[in-house]
Amino acid sequence: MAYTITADEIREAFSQAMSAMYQQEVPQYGTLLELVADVNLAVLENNPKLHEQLANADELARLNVERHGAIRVGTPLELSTLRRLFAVMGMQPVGYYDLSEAGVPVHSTAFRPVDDEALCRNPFRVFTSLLRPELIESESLRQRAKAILAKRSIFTPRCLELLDCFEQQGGFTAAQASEFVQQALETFRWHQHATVDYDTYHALHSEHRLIADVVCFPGCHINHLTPRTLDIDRVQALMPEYGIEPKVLIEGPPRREVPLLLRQTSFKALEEPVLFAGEHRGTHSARFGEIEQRGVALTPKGRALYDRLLAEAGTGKDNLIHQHHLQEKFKAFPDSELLLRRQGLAYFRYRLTPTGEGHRHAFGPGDDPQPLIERGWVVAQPITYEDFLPVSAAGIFQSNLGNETQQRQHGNASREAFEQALGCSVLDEFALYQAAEVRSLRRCGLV
Ligand code: OOG
Ligand code: NI
Repeated sequence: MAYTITADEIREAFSQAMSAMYQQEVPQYGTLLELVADVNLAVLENNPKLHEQLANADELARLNVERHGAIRVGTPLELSTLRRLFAVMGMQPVGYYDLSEAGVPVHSTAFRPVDDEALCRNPFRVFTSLLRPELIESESLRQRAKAILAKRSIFTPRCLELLDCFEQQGGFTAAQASEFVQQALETFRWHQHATVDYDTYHALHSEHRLIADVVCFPGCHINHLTPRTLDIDRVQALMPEYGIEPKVLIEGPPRREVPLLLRQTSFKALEEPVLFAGEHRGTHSARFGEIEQRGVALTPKGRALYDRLLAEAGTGKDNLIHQHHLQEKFKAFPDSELLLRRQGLAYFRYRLTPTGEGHRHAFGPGDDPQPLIERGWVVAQPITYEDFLPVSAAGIFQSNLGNETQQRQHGNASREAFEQALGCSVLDEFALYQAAEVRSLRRCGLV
């Protein structure tokens, strides 16, 4: 038997299947895709230099397929099984995000591909949050939530069989891969039937809307899928024309010459009909839409500056005023590729130009790439940020939880507990970007 199907192929098929399913479940997502595609096309037409840059950095092809999704799970077993499921698709847990600081009783990681080629092919990511039942204040409610969660299995029996089979065989045949994609999709489907009666739902909901969302349904429904835009301000401005009401503030850094990290905005959760046990009809809102614009990955030094300026800027009630205020604050953050590189604020991928190839003998390991860049022998391209931002994520969570800022004690931030539940450590995103930069320098003969 030949296990010839690659993780990249499975991830690609899965992300397409997920997108098709979500388009059926949440029609506004389809509208959003059209809006983002239109804006991206216009940006590329009006900006041939950006078009060329993206094409050279192999970013253009992935732009139209690039999505991230988000899910929330209730138990360590669910989380560790997701780790196995995403591993089949070449997705590893990267980063740890403690959302309890923002009053959301979860902590999270992002499953995503990590190597250059896989990212280039399809960087599908899933922001995955684990409920922290210890943050449920009422002891009896906490026990109730745990008991409900202990009874469910969010994976189909066949999905679990296929996971075992994959791990034993070390791969899938084409038929197994396509069956796996269909089976895995079931975990992320929306279910109209809640697993609990209305009173239980209501009690959990009163503790925190998110707790009800995690505990009361048979699966971990995908709660949004996010396309990547090249101009988030434009999409935000156009959303109302397309019948979509965006959240007030765009999260993340301000608009820049060299886009930094990640900017995000979302639109409100849907009220969806739910059938509770005992046939009681009600509604639940969990699913929403989101868009993002990605920029360069920052080094720890750059990230520290970003975090400081963002904290100093605070938040606002009006997007235009807030963006203007951010612009002012971020004047302290260099805004050219040269300065970002020279000051060690951001990561870059280096490539030899054909002329550079012809002069390989003229430079060697340890040489400064800058003069070679000036001579046209080397080009440096910003490395795209592939991860998430905890402050932004908190803003997105909150806007979709009805803006109720539930500040609460956050107990001990517990990366260790998260990793134990996950069954492995999360990868360090800075180390991954650093390694990508070093690999590119090595290919140029500069390391
Ligand atoms: C995840 C919210 C965070 C992002 O892109 O930062 C997020 C959730 O609501 O489950 O989606
Ligand atoms: Ni998101």
